[in-house]
Amino acid sequence: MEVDSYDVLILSDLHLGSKISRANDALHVLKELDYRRLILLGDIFCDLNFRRLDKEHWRFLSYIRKLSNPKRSVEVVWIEGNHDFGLSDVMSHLVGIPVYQEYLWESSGIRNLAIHGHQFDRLIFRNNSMLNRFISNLYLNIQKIEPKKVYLTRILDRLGARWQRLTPRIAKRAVLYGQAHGASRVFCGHTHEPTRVVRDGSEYYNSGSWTGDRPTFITLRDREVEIHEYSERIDGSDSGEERGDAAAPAVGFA
Ligand SMILES: [Mn+2]
Repeated sequence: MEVDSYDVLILSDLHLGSKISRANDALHVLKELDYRRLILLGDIFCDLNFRRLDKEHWRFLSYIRKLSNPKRSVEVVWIEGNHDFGLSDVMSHLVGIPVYQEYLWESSGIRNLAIHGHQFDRLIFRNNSMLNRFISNLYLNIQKIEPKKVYLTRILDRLGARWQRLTPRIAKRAVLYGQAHGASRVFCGHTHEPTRVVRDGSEYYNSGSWTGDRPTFITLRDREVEIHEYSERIDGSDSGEERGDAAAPAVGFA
């Protein structure tokens, strides 16, 4: 079967350790697509309490370890987020992968910067406290409760709206920060809002999350950047049967 081949695959905000983490689906993407560099753009873990990881979560991690084997010719770039703050110390021992705060690279004459993005979220950046972590974990956990009660729906709406409201501000700060580093394209996670913003001749992309109904990821090929929405094959089979569209990878997108 023909599979699209990409230069870079970016995903973020998987929140391993949280019950709503879609680790299996993310693993599906990693296995089905062909890419030379994988950027894990922060908040891959919900926190650093590894006892919360279940079988699925460990399966995802062991695949990352497999990918980063020098024989596989995939470069794995791990970037720390605010939830997995402190990851660098742990991860280099556990999985044998270096962890970065930010990552710069050049592709087709364009300088790119990948950074989780909490650095541009003033509330979290100023005060990376237990309370902050508690609130964002509460937000994640509240999503798995059927919001039957009106007040619960309101809390959810308000928290979701916070991210939407923050998007233009975070995009602006990210673009400025990229420009200061000579990068005209900046990739962030953190807000869980898949986004593309063009501003002052620069581009801001957000890779979304893997905790909700619409998991998303980003691919780069030559000069082309795409935000994909994950969906399993409609027929539910992985038989590799070719569909009409020869370019369609096994992992669908909108
Ligand atoms: Mn974050």
